[in-house]
Amino acid sequence: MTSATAHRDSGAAQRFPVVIVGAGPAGLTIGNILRAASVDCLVLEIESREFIEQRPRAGVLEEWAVRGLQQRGLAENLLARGQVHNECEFRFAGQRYRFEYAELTGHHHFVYPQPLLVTDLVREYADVRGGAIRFGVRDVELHDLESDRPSVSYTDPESGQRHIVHCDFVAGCDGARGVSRDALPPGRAHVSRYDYGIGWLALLAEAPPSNDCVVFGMHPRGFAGHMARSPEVTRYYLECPPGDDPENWSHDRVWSELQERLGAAGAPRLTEGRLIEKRVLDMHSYVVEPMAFGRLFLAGDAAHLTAPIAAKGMNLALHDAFLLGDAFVAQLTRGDRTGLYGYSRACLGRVWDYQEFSQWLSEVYHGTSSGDPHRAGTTLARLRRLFGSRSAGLAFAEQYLGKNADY
Ligand code: RFL
Repeated sequence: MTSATAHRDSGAAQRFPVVIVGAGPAGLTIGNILRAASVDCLVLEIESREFIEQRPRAGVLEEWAVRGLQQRGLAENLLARGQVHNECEFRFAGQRYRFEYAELTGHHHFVYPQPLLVTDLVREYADVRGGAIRFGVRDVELHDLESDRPSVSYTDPESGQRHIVHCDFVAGCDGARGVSRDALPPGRAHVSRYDYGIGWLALLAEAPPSNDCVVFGMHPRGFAGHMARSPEVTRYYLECPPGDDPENWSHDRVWSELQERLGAAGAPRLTEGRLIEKRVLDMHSYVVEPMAFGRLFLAGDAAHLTAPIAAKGMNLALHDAFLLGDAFVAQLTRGDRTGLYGYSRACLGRVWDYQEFSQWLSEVYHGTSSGDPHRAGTTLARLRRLFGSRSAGLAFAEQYLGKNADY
């Protein structure tokens, strides 16, 4: 964080009640909530609109998150085009086990690719609700966050001019690699980290889904996952060493590993297709506590990263965004500070719960391939318990759906 005075050199100074750094699901949702209440805000995004509308990532949305979007008028396309998922399938020891979580709980998941959600959110924010947004900005810096006159500066990509925006609040929604988190002075926030020591090769295949639900394959050669994204595209994951080079994974090697690790009695062969994304993710997580400092409030991956093991990251980003958007509106329209005071605490209950569930699930996914017969044995015991005990199944389903408690 630097002082604003040094940057007030070129470009007209502007003022918005809220500056939102980052146009991902978190930032765009907050922007939409603010605009619905006629609160002005500015979104600053380093990438182009075309880029963020195509960036492939998440797909699994929890029901409460979809209802939250719906209540805010942001789920029309999602509800019309998203798929409803009621079950998932575990494959281990050569067998298939269906897990019918909707039947157990009455709740389900939605599958709607993140780029489609971002496209909907940016269209609603910029084109319908008239929100201000600058794409392609560079060198975003946050200033004077502990004062009552914070500001954000950035370089305009076309003119090369430096601009300064004065505001009341900054929402740091710039994801895992943004600048907002670094604006927290050391000693004022604690970042705790967890490294799973595992890599996943994340793949998108131009191939229709090969099963009617998500499949988790626990195999001595490593975990494999299958997740529908659309009728034409399927996401797959393959456990691999952390830091592995995607180039080590040829088309043939990918498909033969997927066929083997997801193979089970009675399961049809996977439909193969061109691989349109192939990247290695090192599984790690972090949590920033508290998620606020002075006039800066972090939301989404900027505040907490959840390895995609349990498909929770975008859901958490939306949870933060609902709370922060509503809290900004309460403060700026009614002078009610309660939401902002309690924001970090209100988010972190769910964040830690999801972190714990991801660790638990990671052991289920990776124990069989750990090379440790003791871990492999306890993994199988966990899996059998899921199918042998209704209460164990219910507990799992509630966490898988993000429904297990009042956070
Ligand atoms: P995002 O989506 O990263 O958006 C941040 C935005 O900020 C911009 N930015 C900046 N802007 C201005 N100045 C800067 N200095 C900036 N630096 C960065 C970026 O360009 C970007 O547009 O964060 P947000 O909004 O917090 O949303 C988080 C989610 O995107 C993330 O948690 C999920 O994608 C995680 N995730 C999944 N989550 C789910 O809930 N369900 C899933 O099924 C799921 N699958 C996944 C996933 C993440 C994956 N990867 C790539 C890690 C699958 C994968 C493969």
